[in-house]
Formats: sequence, structure tokens, C-alpha cells
Amino acid sequence: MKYFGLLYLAFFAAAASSQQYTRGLGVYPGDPRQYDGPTLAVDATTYRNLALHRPAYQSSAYDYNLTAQLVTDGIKERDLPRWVVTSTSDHGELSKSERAVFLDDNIVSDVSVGGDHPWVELDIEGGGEAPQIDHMDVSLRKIYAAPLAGGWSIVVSGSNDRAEWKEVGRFAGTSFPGAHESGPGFTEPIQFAEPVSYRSYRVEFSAAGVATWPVSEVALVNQGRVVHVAGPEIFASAWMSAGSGEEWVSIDLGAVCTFDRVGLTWIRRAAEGSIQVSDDGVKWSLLQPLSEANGLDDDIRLAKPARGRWVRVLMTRAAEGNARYILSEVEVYGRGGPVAKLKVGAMFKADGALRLSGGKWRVQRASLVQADGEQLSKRGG
Ligand SMILES: [Ca+2]
Repeated sequence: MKYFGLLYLAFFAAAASSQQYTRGLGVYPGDPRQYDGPTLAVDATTYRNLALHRPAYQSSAYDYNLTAQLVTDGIKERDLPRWVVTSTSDHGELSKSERAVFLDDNIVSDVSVGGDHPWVELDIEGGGEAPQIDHMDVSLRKIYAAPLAGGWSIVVSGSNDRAEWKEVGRFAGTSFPGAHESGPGFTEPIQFAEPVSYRSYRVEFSAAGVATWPVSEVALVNQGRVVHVAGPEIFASAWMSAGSGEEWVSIDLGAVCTFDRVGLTWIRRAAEGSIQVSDDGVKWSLLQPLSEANGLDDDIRLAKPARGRWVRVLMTRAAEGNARYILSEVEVYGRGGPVAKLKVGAMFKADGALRLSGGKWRVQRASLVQADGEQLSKRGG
């Protein structure tokens, strides 16, 4: 029996070492004859924007929304995006991974603050008017404390300059709810005396004898509806760096291409930098320095056509103090690079059914689609 087991193991090991677990990244894993999706083929003749929809990479990004992939999505924006800064009385400004901890609609994730009258703060930065708010729901993880002699309170203040604060609402309680109930925490509603639209809100906690306040959510509300100021609900098609020193965005064109024009659509430009080219995305050579113009559109015509697979925008100095770079689109005009070849013909079945496993259709951001659903679902539409 032991001998048989060894033999079996040896056979299994040999079979496993010859088994093909994957055909490679991006390769259809099933029978190629059943594949109805588009295939990529190099187009060496058409003069076009070679960067459109190609993968883009970054030295850093301020948050998980303003990322490099947005510089090749074909959407050019002019308006300053909106972003948030959050901080607490004892941690200071929160890092990228913690920034949305009390703005993420998740009452399980929290940040703890302690000390005398600790607070959490959110600042709405960037473009657009600050939204109107008339109510705030403040959620805390469970606090186990005996009924408090002096009670406890939450005070919400607003500010537009983070120097002068004005109280907009408060909650006062005598004990902490939920100590004997299930669930991770509790929420206290704070109705404001009147609607306000501040850029910053500070939520301060106080009670004698409570050392730690686990703050899990601060929900801004207007007329009964939650107002999101961060996260995926706030979309702007631009990349914003985390820092303002040396930063870069690079694009993989997919194959060695020839190009003679690079377009940059800035929202907040670099004062100094360059366009670089590479065959491997590692070793870069200078194509042309960025212009010293003040405008937000750079239309860079190269003195002679460049060849390479990778293009990089290197930023070395910010235009204004330590402001982060914001770039909405990078276009690289030339010839070469892969394009998607559609497998047309299999789209409609004889009974009129629309097959989404092949044919001339694609997934697009809703803002780029002009036609309505009825038009889109028609044959040849
Ligand atoms: Ca864009």
C-alpha cells in the first residue's frame, strides 16, 4: 500500500509539471475557435492617437480616483477636480489608505481619536462650490462606559479657512447606546439649525472619563439625501500626483511606433519637465523639454519623428509652490501600435437575439455615448 502510494505520488508530480495552467496573460483560456471577442493587430498605416485606451503608469497618485489610467481614456477635462483631505486631533492629516475611513459608507472601518475634546475633520478641496448640508449622521463603534455624570456630546463646526470655526449643530447624551445590542456601533443624527455650505467640517467629542472615540462614519446629508464628497461618486477624468517634486506618467503604446506629435491637456501644469521615449519602459531618452508656456494645452510637434514603445511625461518642478500636478489627457500621434479587430457577423442570431459575445459593440463610459438604448439595440445601430 505504501509502495502504491509512492508510485501514485510520482505519477501525479509528473502530470502536474507538464500541465498547462494558463495560456498567458490576456490570452483566451478556452478553445480559440469559440472566441468571439476582438483580437489585436498592429496598424502600421493609420495616423492616429496611439495612446488612446492604452495602459498608463504613474510615479504616485493622490488617491484611488485620480489615477494615471485617466490620461488615456479620451476624456479631456478643464475643471479642477474635487478631492478631500481628512485629519484628526491626534493623528494629523490621514494618509491615502486611511483618508476615506469615515467617509466610505462602511461603519466597520474606523479611526480612533483620544485626549481632551478630540476631533475628526474633513476638508473639501479642489474645484466647484461646497455642497449644501443641513444634517450630519455621526457613527461610532461601541463605547463601553458607565452612564456619565456630566453626559457626553458631539459638536459639529464649519469653516471656510480652517482658522475661524462656527458651530452648526450638536448632540448631547447621558449614556452610550447599544452596549447590550448586537451590531458594531451606533449612529447619532445631528440636525443643523440651518443649511450651510462650508469647505471644512470638524466633529468634536467630549465626555469626562472616555479615553478613546472610535469614529466610523461622518455622513453629510442635505434634505434627507446623503451628499458624497469623496470616493467613486466624485469622478473627474484626470490624474493628480501625490507629491509636487519629481513625478511621471508613462504610457505603453503596445508595440514600437513612430510618432511626431504629443498633446498634453493639463489642469495644473508642470513648470519644468520633459517628454521621454523608451523601448522597454525602463531606460528613457529625452525627446523634448516641456515648454515654459503658461497655457494648459501643450501641442508638441517633434523636430523629427521619434520611435519607441513607451512615452513618458516627466515633471520636475511644479508651477505654483508645492501644488500637485493634474493632467487630464496625453495624446501621442503617429503610426503603429495594436488596434482591436472585431469579429463581425456573429452578433445577431437568426431569431433576432443580440449576441454580446462578439460583433461590433464595446463598453464605454456613459458620458461618451450619445445614442439612447432603443437606437443602440437596433441592428446596425
Ligand atoms: Ca482623461
